[in-house]
Amino acid sequence: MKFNTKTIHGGQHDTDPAYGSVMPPIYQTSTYSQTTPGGHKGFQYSRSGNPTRSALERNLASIENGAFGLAFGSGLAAIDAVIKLLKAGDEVISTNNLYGGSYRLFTKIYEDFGITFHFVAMEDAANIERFVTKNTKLIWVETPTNPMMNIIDIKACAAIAKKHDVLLAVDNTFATPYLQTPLDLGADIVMHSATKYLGGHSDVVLGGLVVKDKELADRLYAIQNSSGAICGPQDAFLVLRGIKTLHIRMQRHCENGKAVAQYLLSNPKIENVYWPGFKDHPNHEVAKEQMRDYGGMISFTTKGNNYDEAIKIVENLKVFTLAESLGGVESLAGHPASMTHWSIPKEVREKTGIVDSLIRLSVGIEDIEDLIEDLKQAIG
Ligand code: P1T
Repeated sequence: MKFNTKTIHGGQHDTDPAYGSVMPPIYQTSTYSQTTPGGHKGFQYSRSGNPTRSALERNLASIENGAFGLAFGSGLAAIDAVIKLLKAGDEVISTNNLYGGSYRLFTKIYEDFGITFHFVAMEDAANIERFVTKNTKLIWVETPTNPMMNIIDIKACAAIAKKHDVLLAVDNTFATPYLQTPLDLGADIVMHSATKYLGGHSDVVLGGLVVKDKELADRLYAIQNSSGAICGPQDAFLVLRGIKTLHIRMQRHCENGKAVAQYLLSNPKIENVYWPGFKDHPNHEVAKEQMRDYGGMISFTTKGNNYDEAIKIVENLKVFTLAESLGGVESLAGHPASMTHWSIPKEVREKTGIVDSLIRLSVGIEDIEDLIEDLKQAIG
């Protein structure tokens, strides 16, 4: 089955044996009757498993070319489950630019549990090797990174991970499997904030993991069931519905993203535009190799790097909504330094480019003329 067909049909055979409903029913139940202890029809308690959630989990596995999917109550809950594979004394090598909430989870929660995190500029994957020790258990990659749009070579990371026998996890939230499938490039775990492009309509918070390996899936399932950070059936349904149009939405996000990136580049008030589709993006060649297009996420800075000016721009936008999050059909704008990445200390975030004038755009699927007109009037 090819990708567009999988978004609609992947893992969706016979989801309603009772009536044949085309969409899986929302099984809004906590528990399932048993004829005798253990005599059930595959589900016994909805933390352990729920048919609507299972339908989504099979679909996630299908679109990411994996074998097993797991759905959680949020993207961070999914990341949390991955870190729970580790124990005190273990070390993680992570991209140095990543979602502020992931950074906060690593440094504010898991460092207290005795896990060490190294934040490394992985644009040159060879930098990873310098941080590998006998305690390294996981390489954590975001690509494109949030919000600097750095591109990390997944194949190169996978080669290092295999050489040292450590797990490679890729946060595929920005790219989605429409643009890149990390498991095909050698990753062990793919993670999603399905709150974003997979859900696609800014109406649900949900996270996902996909793996190929049965043993790893069993360990993650044990964590999902033991820690209990599952998503509810209604939310699973919404994401499943969203994924059915992922391919056509992503196509338009990419088209609009390209047009907005080119417009920003032409505006004399703009200093830098971060978008992997530009030929002079530092890892454009890697992006070209591992991605099928360049997506609708763009960050930019204004000349003079003035905090107040950046705030004024985001406040002046009318079609773009000033909001956290990304990946919905509507265009959003954010100011990472004061919003999504505020939890990263200023001196740490500035080293990776998250300066005061940085603005992040999630380019939606509206008419491109309206989006560019809006940016023109807000930036001047
Ligand atoms: O918000 P949640 O579903 O828990 O997902 C966390 C997360 C994980 N990974 C990446 C790359 C993300 O962008 C996010 C969430 N990001 C935002 C809310 C944001 O505005 O960047």
